[in-house]
Amino acid sequence: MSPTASLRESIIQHLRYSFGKDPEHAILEDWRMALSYAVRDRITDAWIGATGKTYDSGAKRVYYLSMEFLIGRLLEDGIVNLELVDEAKAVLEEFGKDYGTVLSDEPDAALGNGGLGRLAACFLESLSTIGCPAHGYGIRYEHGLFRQSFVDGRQVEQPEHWLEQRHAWEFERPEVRYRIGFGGHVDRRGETVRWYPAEVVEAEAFDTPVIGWKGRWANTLRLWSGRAIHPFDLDRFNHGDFAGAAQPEALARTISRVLYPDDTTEQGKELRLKQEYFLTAAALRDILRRFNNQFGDLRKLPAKVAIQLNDTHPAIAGPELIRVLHDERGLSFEESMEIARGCLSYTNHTLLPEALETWDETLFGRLLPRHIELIDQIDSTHAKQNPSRMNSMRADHQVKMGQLSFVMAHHVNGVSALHTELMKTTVFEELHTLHPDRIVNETNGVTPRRWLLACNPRLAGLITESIGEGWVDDLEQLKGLEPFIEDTGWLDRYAQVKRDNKAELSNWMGTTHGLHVDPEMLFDVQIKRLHEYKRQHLNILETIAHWAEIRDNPTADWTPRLKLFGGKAAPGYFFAKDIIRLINDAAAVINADPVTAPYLKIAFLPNYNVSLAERMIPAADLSEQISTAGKEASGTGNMKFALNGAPTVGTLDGANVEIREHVGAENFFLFGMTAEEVMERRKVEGHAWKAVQADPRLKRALDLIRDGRFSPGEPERYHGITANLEGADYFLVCSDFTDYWRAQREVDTAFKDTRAWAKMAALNTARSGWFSSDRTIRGYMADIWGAQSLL
Ligand code: F58
Repeated sequence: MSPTASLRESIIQHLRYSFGKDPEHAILEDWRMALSYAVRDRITDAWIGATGKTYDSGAKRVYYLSMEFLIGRLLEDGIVNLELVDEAKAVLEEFGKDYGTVLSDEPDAALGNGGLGRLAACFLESLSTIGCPAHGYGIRYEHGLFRQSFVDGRQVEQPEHWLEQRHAWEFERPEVRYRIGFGGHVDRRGETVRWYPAEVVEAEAFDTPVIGWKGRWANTLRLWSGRAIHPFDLDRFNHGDFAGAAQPEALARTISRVLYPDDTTEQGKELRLKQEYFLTAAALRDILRRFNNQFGDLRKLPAKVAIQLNDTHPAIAGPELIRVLHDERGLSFEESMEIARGCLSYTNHTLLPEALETWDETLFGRLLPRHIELIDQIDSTHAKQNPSRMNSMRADHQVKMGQLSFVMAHHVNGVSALHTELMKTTVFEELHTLHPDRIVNETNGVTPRRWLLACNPRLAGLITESIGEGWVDDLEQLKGLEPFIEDTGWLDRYAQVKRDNKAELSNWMGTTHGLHVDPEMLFDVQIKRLHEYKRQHLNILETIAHWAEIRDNPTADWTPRLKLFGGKAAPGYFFAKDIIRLINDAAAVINADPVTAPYLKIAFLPNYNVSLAERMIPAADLSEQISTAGKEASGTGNMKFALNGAPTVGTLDGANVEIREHVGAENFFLFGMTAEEVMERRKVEGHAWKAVQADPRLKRALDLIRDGRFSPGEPERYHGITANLEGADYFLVCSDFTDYWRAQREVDTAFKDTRAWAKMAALNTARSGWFSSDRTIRGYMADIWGAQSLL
């Protein structure tokens, strides 16, 4: 049977026997589910094969513990990795269904906030592509990241219900359940220590297979869901307390109810700590059960198990593993600590002080009374081994999860070269002096299957036609495009791909949001979480200054630009929400100005998520990566843009530094202070005010905002922003403005030379091969995990 015929048969079978429909009566969701099941069957075969091979080989396994997996939609990923795109299109077409419409029916699983969660999802896909035996462990949040809409320009949050629609990818594992305790007391009998929790919930496993390129391998994403041990209290029911009877279930479920929507600030909430322990304890129990079945001897644990902590959120893994080995399995404390450290490694994703996780010791001790004792014992053991050290994990009545993670990990990694160096000289300076070999760098990457092959089929097609398909799992092969770039015929085709992608996005914005834009404009895109350090306000200030300048001289030869924004602000981050509102208010005024209309438009697309990123990135001309140097650990959006042929306007921050090195300084619009200059500039008294006085354009933009040009009738609306910028301006928006303006005018000039621009864009694609998450994962395997591919 041909692949198309076989796929058709599977789809029809599933329509009939899984959903009880025939093609005539199937609704869109039935088609989406039947296609998903047909694809899932093929994935499952690879999955069971890979599981068997892993078991038989006795190989070391990798466990990626993360509070977030921002996986997005999975159907297209499965189809693309199994190379079934043409077949799926053909079958759907036969039945009069549109492929894109069917794919878009899938809910977007937003089990993450931003970069950290998306990185975890890219890593899972690369682990499968490489054939490294691995599990991701996370939480099956009932509600992922909130949905964002705008009302009068303001962000409004609504709950997200991805599980309300039918979801094709998970397998419930009712046989895999663990009891997870909280609170209670610690009992000592001689040498024996036992923790008796007061509250117990059950963690139940739900498995999603993660398929790699060409379906050669599949690993498991195992997400834990909270449930009550005794879901229903019959006694209370019989006494007429109907609501109370269901309470145990409701309480237990709370633990996996919702993803915390803060992308940078740690709030120290009790439920968050419970979630962290819930994930970690369930994962460790599962890992040890699997290890016991296969190997038994706990001393071999580090040889067979590598556990990666995605930031400090699962840092309780150190004390929990010691607790199990020491209290429950009877190994000595010292040996337990050594074994635990032999298994654990930790990735740091931020240097922002407000994001470094700490817990109040009273709360911590109440919820995890045995763990706080063990943390003190870890701390004093570490102190004895390193008498000169000062950096305790217990100070100011806090438990410092960064220090704990560092001490309990055999390797600690940063996520870009600059970030890793800054880790050594800032947050972990003392610990780094004690353990100079522990910190390593693993620059982030992105999976080229989703972020080029699937999201940009036109460009992927041109690349494959030019250099073959080897690039898909060996991205450095993109270098082979360089000779083609010299050929103007080829370059014109490259430019045509971008034009077609822009036209497609324009049409979509028109039909979905009523936004009509000319695809000939320069599409200038900033999409990421809203944060002062990411400086969306620098972008809108420059836009406003530009608008004023066009109005001064409307007949000059301006380069038409569309400023596109997307991103969510944490619900409690009021400054960030004000920035969103300012952008929307400025858009309303500027878009309505007939004088500047041909040259400048602004659009803030609501509810930015993985699927929207997949639409926007292939259509971008320019990538905005403008964070204050030293603040963005890496960035991964920056890599996706470069790969898809959008040159960067950016600072020397995070992985921008490495992107510029790879694509060439002449293909990158650099501006702004370096991380060192930033630290010096902060010491200059009145730095912001001085910058404003020195640049009349900046002054005019601030005046327009302050005088209510974009908030008619309410001039004070943005006084919080203007006062901050002219005052403390911690993120140095004003001090970087003038150079940003200069870089943007260079962009304007460069964009006019269509061929030269296309060349720059194509060189960005050709030289981005290093930013594949396959390369990153190979780095972790070699430098940190000691894991092998089984392919
Ligand atoms: C991000 N961190 C970094 N944290 O900001 C970004 O530079 C980096 O590229 C990315 O990690 C991957 O390494 C990030 O996304 C969070 O969202 C956390 C969520 C939970 C609370 C603390 C922040």
